[in-house]
Amino acid sequence: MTDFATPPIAPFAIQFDADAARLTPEGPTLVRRMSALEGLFADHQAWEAAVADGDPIVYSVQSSPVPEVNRELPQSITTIEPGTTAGEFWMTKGHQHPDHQGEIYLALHGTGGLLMFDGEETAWLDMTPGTIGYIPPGWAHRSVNVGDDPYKFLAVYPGGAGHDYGWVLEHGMGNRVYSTADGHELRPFTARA
Ligand code: S6P
Ligand code: ZN
Repeated sequence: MTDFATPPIAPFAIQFDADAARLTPEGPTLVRRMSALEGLFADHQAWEAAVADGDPIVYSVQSSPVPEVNRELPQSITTIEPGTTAGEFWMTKGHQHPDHQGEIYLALHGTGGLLMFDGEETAWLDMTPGTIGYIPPGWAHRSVNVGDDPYKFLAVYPGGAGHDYGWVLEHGMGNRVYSTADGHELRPFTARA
């Protein structure tokens, strides 16, 4: 067997239940409430009001037990609740992988979108069940729930890629995603007010 500096984990099977949007065996689950999204919505006062009004869960991320270390390939299922803050659809914080590596998302339930930004250009993919969204190396990524139901997707990503959230706070994501009478609309990024 190859001599790795850090020995990989042993082979094992993961049950993927698409209907229940669950991975078994389960690894850690991360819950992000509104208070964790400070500085991300354009309307700071509306964000503060939502935090004061029960600090709702915006999204949760359930992982398999594959560790986030170099060469391993962890998976997770993210569930974004439906909602808006001053018209801006609920979303993940968004991050850049410090070690620029690609990632794939498979949409499972609901209606979402994958917003990507490479520092100059923005890309948007409509995500409905069955869509695989490909995130190339070097593109920061954020998921947005643009529907009325929870939006759920599976992510598979290189365990050593890391997560840089500060990059998104500093650079934004190029666009913001707003609710409109007939769906959603991307508008140019504005710093928060
Ligand atoms: C990891 C992958 C996802 C996100 C998750 C939450 O590389 O992109 O598992 O971590 O969707 O988003 P965020 O921006 O809070 O990490
Ligand atoms: Zn990622």
